[in-house]
Amino acid sequence: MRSWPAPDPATLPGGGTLPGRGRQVHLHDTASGGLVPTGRADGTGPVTLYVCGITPYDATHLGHANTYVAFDLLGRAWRDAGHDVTYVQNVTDVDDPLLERATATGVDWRDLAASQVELFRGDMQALSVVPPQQYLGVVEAVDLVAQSVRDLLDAGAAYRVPGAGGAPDGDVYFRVDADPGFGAVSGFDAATMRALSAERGGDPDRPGKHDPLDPLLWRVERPGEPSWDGGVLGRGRPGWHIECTAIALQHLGMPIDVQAGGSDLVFPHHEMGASHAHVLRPQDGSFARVYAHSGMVSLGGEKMSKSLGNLVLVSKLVAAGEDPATVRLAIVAHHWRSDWEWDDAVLTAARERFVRWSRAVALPSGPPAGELLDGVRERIADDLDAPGAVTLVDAWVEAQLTGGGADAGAPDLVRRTVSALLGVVLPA
Ligand code: 5CA
Ligand code: ZN
Repeated sequence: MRSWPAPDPATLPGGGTLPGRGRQVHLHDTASGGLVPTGRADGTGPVTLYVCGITPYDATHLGHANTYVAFDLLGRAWRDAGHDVTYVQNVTDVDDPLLERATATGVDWRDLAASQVELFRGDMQALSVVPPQQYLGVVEAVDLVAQSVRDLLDAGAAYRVPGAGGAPDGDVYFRVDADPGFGAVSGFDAATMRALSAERGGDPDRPGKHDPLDPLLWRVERPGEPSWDGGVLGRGRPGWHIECTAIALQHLGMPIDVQAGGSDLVFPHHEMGASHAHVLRPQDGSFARVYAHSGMVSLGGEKMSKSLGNLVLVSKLVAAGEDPATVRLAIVAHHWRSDWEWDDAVLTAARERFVRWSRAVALPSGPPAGELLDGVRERIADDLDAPGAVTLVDAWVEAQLTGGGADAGAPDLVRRTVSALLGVVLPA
C-alpha cells in the first residue's frame, strides 16, 4: 500500500546536512528491562525497524502520533549515525473492530479502512514522519500469513478448535506452550496475562483451547465477513498477532533490531508475535534484539482511544491553524516512554517554545552551536531523550535572545539540528 511523502531531504539527517556523525543509539528494551546498544558501534551497516501500524476503523489521534514520532526519532538518530535503515509498518486493515464499526455505520469495511489510512497519511506527513519503505495492509499479506499459519500447524504448534454456539469448526489457535521462551517479552505473571488477554482482543474463555491464553491464528469464514482462500485452513481471515510476525519475517528477516509499538502492545501482541517467530524460525534466535514500547497519551485522565472516543486529532489541530511543527514539538517535549496527558497547557507551552526557537534562528548570528549539536546527539543516543535535547536547545535560544553572539553559521546549524534530529521544522 502507498505510504506518505517523505519530508524535505534538506530537513533530514545524512546527506551532509549536519557536520559529523551521530552516536550509537542505546534503547530501553522491555524484555530485559535495560538499555541495549543498537546497530554496530561505528554506525555503519543495516538496521531494521518494525513498528506496528494502525487499525484504521476510526480517526487517528495524537496518541498514535506520539508513537510514530517516537520511533521516527530513532530512525533519524540511526541515519545521523550512518546506518542504512529498513523500516516496515503494517496496517491492520481486516480485524474485528474494523468490521464491527463498518457494520454499525453501514460503510463498506474497505472504504472505512481506506478513508482512515488516508487521514493517517496526512497526519504523518504533517508531522514530518519519515515513511516506512514497506507499508503493508493485511489484505495484501493474507497469503503470507496463511502460509505462516500452515507452517505452525505443520510444526505441531497450532490446532483447530471445534465451533461452539453456532460458530463453524476449524478456527486455528497457537499453542503458547510451543515456545519455551513464552512470557519473556512482557515478563508478566499468569494472572496479568489472562486479564490483559481478555482486555486486548484475546478470548481466554473460549471453550476448546489448550490454554486460555492461546491466540487465534486463522478465523474460518463467517457469513457476512470477508474471507480468503487459506488452502488446507479453509476460507477465512488472519488473526492479529501472526499478521505482524509474517510481515516482519518476510520483509526484515530475524532478528529485527527493534520491534516497536505503544505500551498497550507489550501483551499479548508482541509476546505472541515473538513466540510465533521463535517457533517458525527456531534456528534464528530471538525475534527482535529490542522490544521498544512508547508511553500512552491520555485526555481527561483516560488513555486516548478510539473505543472511548476521547480523542485529539492532529488533523483537526492543523485544520484549526496550528503549525504541525508545534504539535510535533509538544510531543517531543515528553519522553517517549512516559505516559502523559494532553491538555491546553501542553499546547500553549509548545506554541511559546516554537515562537522563541523560530525567533532565535531567524537572527543573522548567534552563540556558537557546535556544542549544542553534540549535546543533542548525546541526549538522543541515550534512549531517545528528546526532552533533554529540547532543554539544551532552550538554553541556546535563551542565550541567543538575551545576549546573542557573533557566529554567523550558528542559527542555521541550530535550525538544521532541530529539524534533522527532532523533526521540528522551524520557518526559514
Ligand atoms: N494495528 C494494531 C497494531 S498491529 C494497533 O494496535 N492499532 S492501533 O490503531 O490500535 O494503534 C496503533 C499504534 O498506536 C499502536 O502502536 C498503539 O500502541 C499506539 N497507540 C494507541 N493509542 C495510543 C495512545 N493513547 N497513546 C500512545 N500510543 C497509542
Ligand atoms: Zn502489530
